[in-house]
Amino acid sequence: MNNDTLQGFREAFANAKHIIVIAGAGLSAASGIPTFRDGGGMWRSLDATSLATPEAFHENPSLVWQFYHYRRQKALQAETNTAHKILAKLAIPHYLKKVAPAAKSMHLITQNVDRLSVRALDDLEKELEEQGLKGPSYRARTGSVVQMHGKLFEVQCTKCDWRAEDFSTPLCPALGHVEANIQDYTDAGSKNHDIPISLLPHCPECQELARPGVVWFGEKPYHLDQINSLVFKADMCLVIGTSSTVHPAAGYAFRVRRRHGHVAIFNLYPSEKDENASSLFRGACEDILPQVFP
Ligand code: BJW
Ligand code: ZN
Repeated sequence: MNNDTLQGFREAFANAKHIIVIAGAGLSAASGIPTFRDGGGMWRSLDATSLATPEAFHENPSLVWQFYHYRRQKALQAETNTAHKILAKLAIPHYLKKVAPAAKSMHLITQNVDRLSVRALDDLEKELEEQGLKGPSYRARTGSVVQMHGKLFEVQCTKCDWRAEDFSTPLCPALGHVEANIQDYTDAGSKNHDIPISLLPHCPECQELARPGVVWFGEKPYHLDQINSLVFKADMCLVIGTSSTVHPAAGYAFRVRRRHGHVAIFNLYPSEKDENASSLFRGACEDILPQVFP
């Protein structure tokens, strides 16, 4: 890592008042969750992004539910990695003040639906509580993880307003039956088990077909008002493990930079919006973040 880059970033971070982190699939890559692009995004020889649309669900709900069943299994088995843990620490005022004494707020805006950032924060809070460290300086700011693309473990009705968090798996017996076929994410030979709609998850209120509680292309991401005001206020923006190809998240760093904020990009490979970076850290975030925030 370039020492000037590191020093420049640390100085800017030390003076930051309102910090935001924009995270993408690369943050969870070390936890074994496949990314969407850069060679990560094939499921049974299908492009994962082609399944993340309302049209794909309408055309083939069985296939899309199998894709999400696989992703739910993966996320349930996954452990949080070093990068999730460091970001969780930065959400605790006691730790944040050590590296950013001027900081007033720190929010993680994640495009990930795997809940690993929430888990890392829950785990850390529990750990601190077990150590008897419960005072205000240790208390995490509530709402500091903003899950803009929804939640993998939420199920919602396609017709009425019903939605519920559900960590059980399989969500219905028919999805359990295809498990043997979905061990290998890239297994091009896997057969598409055509599950009849009647055997897929349904709404307990109105009996219509249910869907995963995530945001597909063309749908409105969650918490946009809150995110817009966080982006407007931010003078420090970390962009971690995202290809910055999907809007609106892809545009946030530019907005911070345009208002003379500092933008630090952490990515294994070049990303679409590297030109927005004030500091550019090339490498795996689970390796780089521990060096930047030892
Ligand atoms: C590592 C690493 C390691 C690997 N360490 N790095 C403006 C312009 C053009 C188009 C649009 C626009 N505004 C809206 C659109 C349309 C569309 C869009 O952006 N299309 C583009 C493709 C052009 N956007 C939308 O439709 C969004 N909706 C919207 O804007 O609505 C507006 C609205 C307002 C009001 C009313 C109504 C509407 C919705 C987007 C939804 C995206 N959904 C998905 C699926 C979510 C559910 C699920 O997970 O299944 O979200 S698609 C997928 O892409 C997923 C991701 O969150 C998202 C972003 O991907 P991400 O995280 O960047 O992953 P990758 O794989 O692309 O990149 C990983 C990166 O990590 C790589 O760079 C690697 O190098 C790196 N990496 N390992 C560090 N260890
Ligand atoms: Zn319903």
